[in-house]
Amino acid sequence: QEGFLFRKLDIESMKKSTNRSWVNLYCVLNKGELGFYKDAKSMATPYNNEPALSLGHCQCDVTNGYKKKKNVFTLKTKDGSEYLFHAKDEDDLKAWVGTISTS
Ligand code: I3P
Repeated sequence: QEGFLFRKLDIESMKKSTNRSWVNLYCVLNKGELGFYKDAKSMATPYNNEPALSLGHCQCDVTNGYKKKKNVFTLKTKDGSEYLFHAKDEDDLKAWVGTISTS
């Protein structure tokens, strides 16, 4: 599964993140890992050189407290970071959450 999602880093290593803007990233889920890229043509270099997230060590949650936008899910990493992801519609949200949950 791959496609664009808006992403906001909410909590970084258990502290409130200072860089809180939403960024539109090309997200690629492959072999249990979620990688982030600027677009589909730039898949040789991850966005910000970020390592892919190993989803086996992440918790995905759709029933989060975020109310400003619809179709947002969160991902908590094992090192205590938390990302918000904004999908374009409900189908897109369900597709991402479904594949992430089974990864
Ligand atoms: C952030 C940006 C985000 C906003 C965040 C701001 O500012 O406006 O859209 O999150 O609010 O800090 P900047 O672009 O200057 O980084 P929301 O869209 O969720 O409101 P926050 O600090 O309350 O998370």
